[in-house]
Amino acid sequence: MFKKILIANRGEIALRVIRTCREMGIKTVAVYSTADEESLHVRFADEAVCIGPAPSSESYLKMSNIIAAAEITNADAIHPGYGFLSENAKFSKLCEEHHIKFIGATGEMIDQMGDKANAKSTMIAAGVPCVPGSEGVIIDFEDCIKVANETGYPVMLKASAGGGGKGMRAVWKKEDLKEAWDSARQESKAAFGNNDMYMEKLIEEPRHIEIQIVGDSFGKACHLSERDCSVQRRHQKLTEETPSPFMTDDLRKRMGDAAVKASEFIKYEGAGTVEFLVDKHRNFYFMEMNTRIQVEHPITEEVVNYDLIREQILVAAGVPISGKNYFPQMHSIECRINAEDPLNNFRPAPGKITTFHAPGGHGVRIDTHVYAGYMIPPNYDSMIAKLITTAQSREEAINKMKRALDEFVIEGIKTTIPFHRQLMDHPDYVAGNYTTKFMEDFEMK
Ligand code: MV4
Repeated sequence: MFKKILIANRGEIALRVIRTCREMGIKTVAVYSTADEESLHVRFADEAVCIGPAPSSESYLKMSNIIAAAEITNADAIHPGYGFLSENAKFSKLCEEHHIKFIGATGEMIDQMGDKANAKSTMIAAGVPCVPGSEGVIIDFEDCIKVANETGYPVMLKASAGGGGKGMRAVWKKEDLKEAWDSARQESKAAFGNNDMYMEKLIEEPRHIEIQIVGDSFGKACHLSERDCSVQRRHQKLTEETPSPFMTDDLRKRMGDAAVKASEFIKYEGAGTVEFLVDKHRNFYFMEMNTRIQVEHPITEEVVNYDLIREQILVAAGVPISGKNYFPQMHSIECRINAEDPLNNFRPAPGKITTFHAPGGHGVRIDTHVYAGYMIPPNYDSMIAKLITTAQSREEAINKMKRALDEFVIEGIKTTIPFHRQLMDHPDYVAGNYTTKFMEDFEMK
């Protein structure tokens, strides 16, 4: 087992990893930028190393500084958390070259899944359902017209290097194809330095339902059921829940089996997420695979009673998984509390937190790195806490969430608490009747 893990991240996820390491008797090293000197991850780790100034590009993304920090502290593994270097193939390879275990996917795996057209071809080969469309990358506009006609409008043009909706265009009729092709390629080139495109049939009003998986170094994988992440705004998730209100036992079994098949086909090692689009007839299609721990992992932990960070560490150390799948025994909801003003287009609202009173009590979990007096730096993402409630039923989990949101007091900055409180009373949300289009019609009162 590892003796010392360096956490190449900040905020709540750095704390989250430190907590599990403590429980496992593993020493921890925090790295931090000068903007995070006062952060809790720095205080709670056994050691801390400053790796640069506030901009991420000069600190949390600075590979050479992080490797140097691991070497001077004698860390034998690096946990990358989510974001930053967690899905950076070059960094994963660099760790390997320095004989430091990267607690995440190999560089090859990250490359393979990061190229979306390639990931899709791989999934087709594995026998995982995919949206009908182009076979791999579209070579030119002529090919694009041909594939669109064969697929049938409406279609979705997607950037192979994409993710998060960048370089993606829905096209409803052939007259609009040229403009979409040009602008999507331009956007993708600017964002990723690559303009490879592929095409799919447009799935209208889909749900985003993802399956948590864990694979071990013996080629065996298991799933831990789903998370419904359909409540998103501009490809940012706002709240997630498990089980999905749209799920049936049969669909869960089929999606779970597909996700396990996907992971075992690529010999995936570690914790991962297979994202699916689910249409109104409960057909599901592979969308993307994330090769990292995700923000919303705690709701899965709560309903299947399983520490995903612990499992990541065990699997990385070569311990085999039990092999059985996990099914939800409870209902859990996460609300992402962001330093944003929901009444002003969710505009980021960094600043100093003057009052911080977190809710508590039965079935309430809060993962956060902030406290009264904490200054939220403007350099990083705006999530300041995850509020998670867990109960026997969805109705009880919603009631608990309302109670917890009412108890939560954050002063000095604007937060998304009022948004979540309103959401918990929205008739369509309460009915479980929502798709990825939900936020387009949502209005704050
Ligand atoms: C789609 C789709 C409809 N049809 N693909 C958005 C992010 C990217 N990773 C894939 N996305 C979508 N792909 C087909 N064929 C609709 C979306 C989509 C979406 C997916 C999940 C969560 C939120 C979304 C919001 C808008 C569009």
